[in-house]
Amino acid sequence: MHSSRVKEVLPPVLDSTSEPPPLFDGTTRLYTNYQCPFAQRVWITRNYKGLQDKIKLVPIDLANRPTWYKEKVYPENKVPALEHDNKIIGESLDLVRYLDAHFEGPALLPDNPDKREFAEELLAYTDTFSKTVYSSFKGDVVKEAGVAFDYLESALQKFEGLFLLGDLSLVDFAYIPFVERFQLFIQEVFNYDITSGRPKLATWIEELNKIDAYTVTKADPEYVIRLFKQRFLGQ
Ligand SMILES: N[C@@H](CCC(=O)N[C@@H](CS)C(=O)NCC(=O)O)C(=O)O
Repeated sequence: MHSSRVKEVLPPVLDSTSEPPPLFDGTTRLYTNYQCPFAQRVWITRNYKGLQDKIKLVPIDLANRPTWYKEKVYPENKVPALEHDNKIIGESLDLVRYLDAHFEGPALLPDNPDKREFAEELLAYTDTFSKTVYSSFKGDVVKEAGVAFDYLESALQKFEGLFLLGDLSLVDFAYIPFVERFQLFIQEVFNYDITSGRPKLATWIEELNKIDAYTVTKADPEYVIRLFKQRFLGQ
């Protein structure tokens, strides 16, 4: 059911004029934003595990945030955050693991200790990965961002299979929202295809694009390009 389910009607975005949901009433809620790559990690995980009916999406307008969000939900005032069992938990990588450990649906980490160890290494590299790519926009993109994409290309060679740990796992969900945005922006602005000379990366992206749990979460490409141009090129 999880990946072939009929497309979900997404709830409307809440802004500063919106009332809060009835907090801590036993409903599990994922406070999110449809354009945020961190929140997207958790959204994909929720979909893939088939938790659409168990975890309600509560999208927040980050540019016009409701004051109750910081005051009553998540003092960090960021997304994603999960309301579960009368508590609020934040941080996207902690949340993907939390969903995997506390909810039903397909397991998203393998038992194999070598793969587990590699999962930790890959998850620890996510911030460096995105920072390396972001900072390359001001320098030599092909060379500098290339280091980060080469890391993924060689990671994809480590185990048999098409994904970062061989089989699909939460590690793929941790990276794809960022790779999705970088691929679009780098192609558009620098006319560089990040998959050229990286066949494993090309196949990995293709395979993820066959998974509904992911494709329904993809950001609008025009929005991504516009946002990145504004943020990184001052255009
Ligand atoms: N380390 C956090 C980062 C989350 C994050 O920065 N989210 C952004 C949206 S993409 C946010 O809420 N920004 C609002 C703010 O920083 O005030 C995570 O992995 O969950």
